[in-house]
Amino acid sequence: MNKQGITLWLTGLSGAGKTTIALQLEQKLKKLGLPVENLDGDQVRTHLTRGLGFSRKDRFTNIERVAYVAELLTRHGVIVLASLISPYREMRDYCRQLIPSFAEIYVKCPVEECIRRDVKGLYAKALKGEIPRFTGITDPYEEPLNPELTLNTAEESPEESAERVIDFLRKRGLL
Ligand code: GGZ
Repeated sequence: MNKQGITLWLTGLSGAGKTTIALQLEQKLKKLGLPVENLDGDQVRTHLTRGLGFSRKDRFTNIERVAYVAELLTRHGVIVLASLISPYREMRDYCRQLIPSFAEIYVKCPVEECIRRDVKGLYAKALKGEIPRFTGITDPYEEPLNPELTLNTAEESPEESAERVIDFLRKRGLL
């Protein structure tokens, strides 16, 4: 039984591996019998934050709403996996000060590698100018300066990355 909740805030470019790692983590934590909730940018944008776009203002609103839910869940002992690009330091710092137990996890992948992967074909479209304000192409991504953990997904598998997060939770005394 975990003693307290935590929000693991996975930040990084589209296609860096946030969703895949969060799904692996979710499975591992559930196997350990721990309460876990997955808040994925792509998913929350079809429910909680439907209708929001990708301007700086809308991205802030998106993050604010997810942070609100993450705070509630964290306070009730849940391990929250929040996977959102969250490209601005200011928004991530906002989450850090709001959520009582918080870790910023940088899912790091060079944009060239994200372009090469391009699972959803979004980078190809963005490079052709068909998606305005696409993070990493025509919109900024501010790298974390002091993340609790950095996962280099061009060099390690999602399984290895997920295990590193599990290690981190162990060291924090949460598992
Ligand atoms: C970035 C975009 C954009 C633009 C659509 N810029 O990898 P995905 O496809 O499945 O997930 C991305 C998702 C980004 O939503 P977030 O809520 O994580 O973003 S933020 O934290 O900045 O609010 C991507 C897709 O939406 N997508 N247009 N212009 N990603």
